[in-house]
Amino acid sequence: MKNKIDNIEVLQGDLTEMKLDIIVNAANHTLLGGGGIDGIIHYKAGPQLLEECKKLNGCEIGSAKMTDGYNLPCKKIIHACGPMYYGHKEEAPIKLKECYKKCIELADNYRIENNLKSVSIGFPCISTGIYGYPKDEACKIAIDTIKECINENIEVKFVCYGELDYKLYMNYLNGINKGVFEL
Ligand code: AR6
Repeated sequence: MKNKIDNIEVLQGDLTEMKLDIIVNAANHTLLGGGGIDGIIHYKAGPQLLEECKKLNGCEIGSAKMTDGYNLPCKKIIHACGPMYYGHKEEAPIKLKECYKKCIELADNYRIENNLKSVSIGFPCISTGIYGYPKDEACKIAIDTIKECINENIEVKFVCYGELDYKLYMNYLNGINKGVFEL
């Protein structure tokens, strides 16, 4: 099985340690920090990140906003506000898709504005932790959406924290459509 197909790669590890141009944060609509990866990103980036986030006036669900990376190894952070799953099941897939699309749009704009040949962007499995989105459904939306909107100048890394996520993403990238319970 390949862990990289075209410009999409699946990795296992800690996204906050990765030296990528951009990492994506699984944030909330306030953009003022929280638990999960959001908490780790704010802790490691340092207090200047919160100061910048305070000026952004929050973010709509299904959208995203960019800040500097401060003390993190990445250059920029895209704070994506994914949907909560429970109570919003009908609109959750649409919002999750919009989130991934917006991140690619922001990454590509960053590349163009800075005259870069290419840009690397790392994603966590947005909404699948505290926000309760079923992992396999979120995986399909994530990979399908990225395939739809990626271009040859963007390198996407899905950085899975846990082994289950890693297996799911690897399988789905390789065309094997298994659910969590079949792994
Ligand atoms: N590297 C890569 N992935 C990680 C890391 C890491 N260091 N740490 C956690 N994950 P979550 P959500 C994975 O809960 O579900 C916050 O309070 C984790 O295994 O961080 O979108 C926000 O402020 C999971 O697969 O985000 C919001 O209020 C994924 O990151 C809310 O949680 C997302 O889990 C957002 O919830």
